[in-house]
Amino acid sequence: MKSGVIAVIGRPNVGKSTLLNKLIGEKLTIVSPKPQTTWQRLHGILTTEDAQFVFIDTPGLETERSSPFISVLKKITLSAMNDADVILHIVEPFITDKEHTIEEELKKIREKPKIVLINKIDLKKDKNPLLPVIERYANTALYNDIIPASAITGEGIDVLLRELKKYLPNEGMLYSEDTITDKYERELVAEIVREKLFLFTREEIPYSVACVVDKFDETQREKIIRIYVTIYVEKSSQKGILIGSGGSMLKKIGTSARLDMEKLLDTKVYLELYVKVKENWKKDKHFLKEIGMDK
Ligand SMILES: Nc1nc2c(ncn2[C@@H]2O[C@H](COP(=O)(O)OP(=O)(O)OP(=O)(O)O)[C@@H](O)[C@H]2O)c(=O)[nH]1
Ligand SMILES: [Mg+2]
Repeated sequence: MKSGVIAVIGRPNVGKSTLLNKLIGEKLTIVSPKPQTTWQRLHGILTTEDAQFVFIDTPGLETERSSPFISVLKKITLSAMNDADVILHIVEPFITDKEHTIEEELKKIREKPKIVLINKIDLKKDKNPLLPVIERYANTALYNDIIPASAITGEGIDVLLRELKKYLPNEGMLYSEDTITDKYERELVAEIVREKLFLFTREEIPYSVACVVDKFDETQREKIIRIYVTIYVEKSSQKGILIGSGGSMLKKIGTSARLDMEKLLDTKVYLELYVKVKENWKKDKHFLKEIGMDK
């Protein structure tokens, strides 16, 4: 049995989290069409007959903007790259100069195998040939492999696993064979609420919220799990928008989140959401520690 840790990295929105979910076959990590959805590192573990792959989902590496919060996200991604045996760099199937900053970062990590996965090839439909994109990455001489794939259709995933297996350095398993993630259920449900905020709210709102599970009562697990989540916003003006007129927005978020939680937990869920203002929480080191974002 071979095993190893693979850091899934790349610019925001390239499909890192979608790929991780596809690889594991479960919705473990949240996904949205907005950039910078992922704010944490999460391990997704795939155990096959002769290999165990530990994939780490990471926040997108933002190369244009900077802020103290973006630095926190970057630190999380760099720590995952540091802990990994293999780096899997996800890119989109177009030629861009926005990958240079990440490529500079990758040049510094000489000793680790690197694979670039050209994702979203389902978007190409022969209009724009893929060859120049492959050539562009080959010319960097940075990567051991270049793999075109689609995290949505699953095309190329078999090739990815076959190639990755060659680079797994350990003998034996890192997790028991039925483990699929390193996160607790209560951490996963907090993320589900955050995903709904990304899907249903606009502009700066999804970037201003932190979700904390205050109580996860599974004493009657067979029948129902009761979950109480506080959504922290940065300004009081955001609280009203989030609740919506007559509580309509919060209700929409709650219903959609509850349905996903029931799928994940395989039982009925009672969900209560509260909204609280925590001024400038993104700059509050203590609070970031409390919610597990600054270790
Ligand atoms: N057409 C197509 N869309 C994809 C594919 N993979 C991901 N997407 C879409 O791309 C968007 C971003 O996907 P995510 O998985 O959230 O991207 P991410 O890289 O994790 O983004 P951050 O967490 O923000 O860094 C979503 O709308 C996905 O549905 C793919 O293979 N094909
Ligand atoms: Mg993501």
